[in-house]
Amino acid sequence: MNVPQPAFPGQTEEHPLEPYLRMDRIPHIWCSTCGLGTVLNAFLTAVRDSGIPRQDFAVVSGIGCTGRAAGYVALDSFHTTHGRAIPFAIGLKLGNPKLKVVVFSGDGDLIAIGGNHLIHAARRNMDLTVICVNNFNYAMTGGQFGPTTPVNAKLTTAPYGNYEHPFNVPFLVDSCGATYVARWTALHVRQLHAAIKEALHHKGFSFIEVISPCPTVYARRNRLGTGLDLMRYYRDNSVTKNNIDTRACAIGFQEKLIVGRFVVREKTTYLDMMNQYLRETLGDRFVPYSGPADHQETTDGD
Ligand SMILES: Cc1ncc(C[n+]2csc(CCOP(=O)(O)OP(=O)(O)O)c2C)c(N)n1
Ligand code: SF4
Repeated sequence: MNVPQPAFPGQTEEHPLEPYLRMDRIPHIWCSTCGLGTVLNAFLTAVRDSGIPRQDFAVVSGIGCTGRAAGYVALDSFHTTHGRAIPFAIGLKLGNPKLKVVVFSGDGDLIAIGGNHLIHAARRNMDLTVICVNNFNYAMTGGQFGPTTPVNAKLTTAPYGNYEHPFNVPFLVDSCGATYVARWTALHVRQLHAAIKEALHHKGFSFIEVISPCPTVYARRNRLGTGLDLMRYYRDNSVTKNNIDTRACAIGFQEKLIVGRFVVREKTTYLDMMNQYLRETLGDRFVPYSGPADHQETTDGD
């Protein structure tokens, strides 16, 4: 394990999540009042409280501000190419079905360039947990609009406002076959923590959309203030609705935000389907694959 270094000169108190962070990579690159730190905090707290051995986790991110998370967590983690977090995660899961594979990435990474992988992972009910941080833009590259940008929102490539219909992300993954779907914001830390814990124990494709402030690009372009102002907007405009028809939770620019646990259902996972099918078809000739022999905790955080 790396010896934790103070994040700031003179800092003496240890952050409770230091054992889950690569402290030699801190301070992080995220802007002041960006929501990403809060979302990562909720994720790591859920990992800690999940009861799942930490050596069983594998965390995969694509490219973007959100994608940097993979480099900060002291778990086995992979910072893959843009849009390819889900296929990488699928490879890990199929190579070692005992792993708890979590994808932590941005809306651009997962829903734009990675959209095809997303819909097929949901369709197959691949046993993964996907945390999609939606800040309504491609932040790392300076704020282009994308498939989650609400109509009327201004961005670098939409100086007069966006006029494309955005995806309703929970409806997208629900209709493709996801078996756990929730949406929270970076303000809803307790609900988010509980949802991530629940998703980690859900068998099948679990998907959590987290609406999160990007003060530097999205809020500045739209004159919405700081991250704190966006948190106030979430506080004043979020409406919790559980078990709803996901067609009803589309997002309009600065309109009400519907949050909650929308979908939980049981369905055979990809690997169980495969094993059942091949057992029935091949009989004794079928040798199921359950992954490599049990691994020991040897990680030093790198
Ligand atoms: C194949 C490829 N195309 C484009 C890029 C440039 N690029 C890097 S990050 C990014 C968008 C990231 O947006 P998002 O996933 O929403 O993450 P955010 O930065 O908003 O957290 C793009 C287009 C790239 N790195 N690779
Ligand atoms: S550009 Fe936006 S998303 Fe990226 S770190 Fe800054 S505030 Fe966060």
